[in-house]
Amino acid sequence: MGNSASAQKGPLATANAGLSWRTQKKSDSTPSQDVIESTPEFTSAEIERLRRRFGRLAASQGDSGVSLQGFTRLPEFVGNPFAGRLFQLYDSNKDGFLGFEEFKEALTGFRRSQNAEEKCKLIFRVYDSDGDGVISAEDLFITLRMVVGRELSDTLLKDIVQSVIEGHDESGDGKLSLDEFRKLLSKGDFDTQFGCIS
Ligand SMILES: [Ca+2]
Ligand SMILES: [Ca+2]
Repeated sequence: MGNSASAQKGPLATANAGLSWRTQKKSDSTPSQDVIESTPEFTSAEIERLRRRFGRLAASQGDSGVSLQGFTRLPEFVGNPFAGRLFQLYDSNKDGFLGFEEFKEALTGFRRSQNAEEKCKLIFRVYDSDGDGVISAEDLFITLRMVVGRELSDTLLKDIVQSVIEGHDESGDGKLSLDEFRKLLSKGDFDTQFGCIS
């Protein structure tokens, strides 16, 4: 923590890494037959494969569906600091498991996120912790905390959050709208790894 410049840059760089799933996974995992490749939609053969995969995962979890634990072990999400948050987003009926449709949606959303605008919207939802459609300082704090763990003090993290919001809040309401967030993603530390602007 001696170098405040790198400490300032650190969390955003880490946040970026958390969302650069596909590019990141390529280097540190061998391709598995099970990993869905990045085409826009599922073919019927893929749906079948997905169904079998779901069956295996759900069976190992007592048939209720895919648990958070099972989900965070999927090759697509392993090591992603936002895996838990993504699970939350896709567990639509909030029963603590992903049923098949929820599971399919999660993997479809993941694929769609290869598209810059879809990815931007997904990242926005991840950051919008309370789901009210705007990113407040509290949302940003909660989400960045997931990424950096206990590495940074509350004070430092709050400073970072404040400077991010102040730098991009054009409407002056102290929060980031999707449009403002999109601009944030398009420049500075957030940009390249997020891949929001191609
Ligand atoms: Ca569910
Ligand atoms: Ca919010």
